[in-house]
Amino acid sequence: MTYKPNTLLVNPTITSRSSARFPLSLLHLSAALDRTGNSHIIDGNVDRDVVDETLQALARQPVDAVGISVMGGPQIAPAIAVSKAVREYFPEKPIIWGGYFPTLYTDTALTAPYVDYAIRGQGEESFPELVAALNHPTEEVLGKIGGLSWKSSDGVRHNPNRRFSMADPGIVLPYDKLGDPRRYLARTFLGRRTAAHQAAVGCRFRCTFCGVAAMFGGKTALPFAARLERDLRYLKDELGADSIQYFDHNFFDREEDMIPLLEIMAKLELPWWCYARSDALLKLSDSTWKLVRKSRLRMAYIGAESPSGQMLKEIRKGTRPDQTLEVAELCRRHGVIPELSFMVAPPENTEEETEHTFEFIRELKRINPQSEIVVYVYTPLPESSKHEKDRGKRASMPLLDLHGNPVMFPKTPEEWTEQRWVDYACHADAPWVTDSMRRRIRDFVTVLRCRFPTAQDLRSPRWAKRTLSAAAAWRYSYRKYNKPWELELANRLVRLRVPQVSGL
Ligand code: B12
Repeated sequence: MTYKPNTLLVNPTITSRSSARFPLSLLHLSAALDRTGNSHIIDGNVDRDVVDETLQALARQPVDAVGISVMGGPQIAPAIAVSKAVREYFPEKPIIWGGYFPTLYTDTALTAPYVDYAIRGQGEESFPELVAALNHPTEEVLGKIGGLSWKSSDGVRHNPNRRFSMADPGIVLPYDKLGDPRRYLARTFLGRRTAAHQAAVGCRFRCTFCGVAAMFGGKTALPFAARLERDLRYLKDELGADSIQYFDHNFFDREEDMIPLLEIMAKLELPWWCYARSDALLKLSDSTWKLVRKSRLRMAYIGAESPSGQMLKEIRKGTRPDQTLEVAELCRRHGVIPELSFMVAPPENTEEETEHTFEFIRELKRINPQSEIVVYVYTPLPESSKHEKDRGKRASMPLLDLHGNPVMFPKTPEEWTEQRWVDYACHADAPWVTDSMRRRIRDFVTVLRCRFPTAQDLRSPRWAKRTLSAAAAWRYSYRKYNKPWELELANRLVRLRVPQVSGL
C-alpha cells in the first residue's frame, strides 16, 4: 500500500478575527500536500483558541506531521505555545516550522526543542518531500531535501537552497478546507466583500532591508493569464467577492508581461489594492494606464522609504526621491491613491534623516493631498538572515545601541517574543532610538494622521474625522508637532485607524 501522509497545518493567531484574510501560505501548501496525501488546516485568526483546536485535531485523527507557519513579530508567541503543547501531549509528532521566521532565522528556530525541522523559502516542493520522508527518516534521505534545515546526529544541517518555482497547482486553492470561505471576505474601503489573493510570486529586486529579498533572492514569476482568470472568477462568481487585495510582493512587473493580466482584470472590474514601485508605475504607457483605470485600481502601496538618494542607494532600493514625488502626481491624475511608506530613524544620521523625511512627506501631501503615509522605524535585517547571494556583499556598519554596544539579535524564539524585539520585527522601534526621537516620531504621526485621516478607515464617522482634521490643522501648518495631547485625547474617543499597525 502506498504511504499517504496526513499533515496538520497551523496558522498561529496574528490578527483579529475581523482582519483575518485567507491563510494563503497554508492553502498553497495544502494543495501541494494533497497530491500525495491529506492535509487539514487550523487558522488561529478564526479559530481563536489555536492551542486547544490543534490538540483536539490531533486527538481526533491520525496525523503524521504538524506544519506551523511563522512570521516574525506577534506570531512567534502563539507559534511557540502551539508547538510546546504538541510536544507535551504528542511527543512523537514531528513539528515543522516554515515561513519568513524560520527562513530568515533558521538557526534560531532550530535551537528550540519543539522545532524538529525548518523549511526555508517556498514550501510547495520541500514540504511534501519531507512529509513523505518522515515515514522512514534516514539521514541520507533527509540530506537530499532542498531548502530543509534539520537536526542531524552531527548537529544542525542546512541542505542547499531550493530553486525558485512557480508551479501552478492546476486547481483553485482548496478554500473549502477553511469551513465557509466566505467568512474571509471583508468589508474594506475597496468593497463589501474584499478577498485576498496572490497572483505573482517573488520580487526581482534585492533591497537589503526586505524579507522578501531574503526569501526569494531576487526572483519573480507571474501567473499565466488563464490561471489568474480562473482564480478571480472563482472568487467573484463562486464566493461573491466584489474587490481584491493582491498580496503579490510587487505587482507591476515588466509592462509587456502585465498587459495580459491587466486585460483580465479590466474585464472583471474588481476594485483592487496592490504593492507597487514608483519606477514601474512611471514607466507604464498611456494605453496600459487605461487598462489600469478600467480594472479599477484604487490604491497602490509604494515603498518610498527615504527622501535621501544616498540612503536609497545604500539599501539598494533602485528608485529615486524624485520618482516618489512624480508618482504621487501621476497617481493623482489617474485617480489612484498612493500609499507611501517611509523608514525613519535609521542607525546613522538618525535625527536629520527623520526631520528630512517629515519635510518630504509634507511636500508629497502638497502634490497629492490624498497620498496616504505609513511611517515605520528602519529596522535592518541582520546580515545572517539575508539571502545567501547577498550576505557579506556590502560592508554595512555594525548596528550599535544607545550605549555604543553592538546590537545582539535574539538567539532563541522566546527572546524574539520580548516586546522590544516584537517592536523591531514590526518596524516600530530599534535599539538606537532615543526616548525623545521615539516621542518625536509618535507626535508627528499623530498630527499627520489626524490632519489627514486615512481613506481606509471605515469605522470612524465622517464628522469625527473632519473635527479631528480641523483640530490638527494649526499644528500641521506651524509644524507644532510636539505633545499633541488634545489630539491624543480626541483619538482615544474616535480611535482612528493606524495603517502601520493594522496594515500588512
Ligand atoms: C497577509 C500578510 C500578513 C497578515 C497575516 C497573515 C497570516 N499569517 O494570517 C497580517 C496583516 C496580520 C500581517 C502582519 C504583519 N506582517 Co505580514 N504579510 C502578509 C503578506 C502580505 C502576505 C502573506 C501571504 O499570504 N503570502 C502568500 C503565501 C503563499 O506566501 P507565504 O506566506 O510566504 O508562504 C510560503 C512560504 O513562506 C512557505 N511557508 C509559509 N508557511 C509555512 C509553513 C510550513 C510548515 C512550511 C513548510 C512552509 C511555509 O511556503 C509558502 C508557500 O510557498 C506578506 C507579503 C507577501 N506577499 O507574502 C507580508 C509579510 C509576510 N509580512 C511581514 C511583516 C514584517 C509583518 C509584520 C510582522 C510587521 C509589518 N507589517 O511590518 C506584521 C505584524 C503587524 C502587527 N503589528 O501585528 C513581512 C515579513 C518580512 C520579514 N522580515 O519577516 C512581509 C514579507 C511583508 C514585507 N514585504 O515586509 N502580515
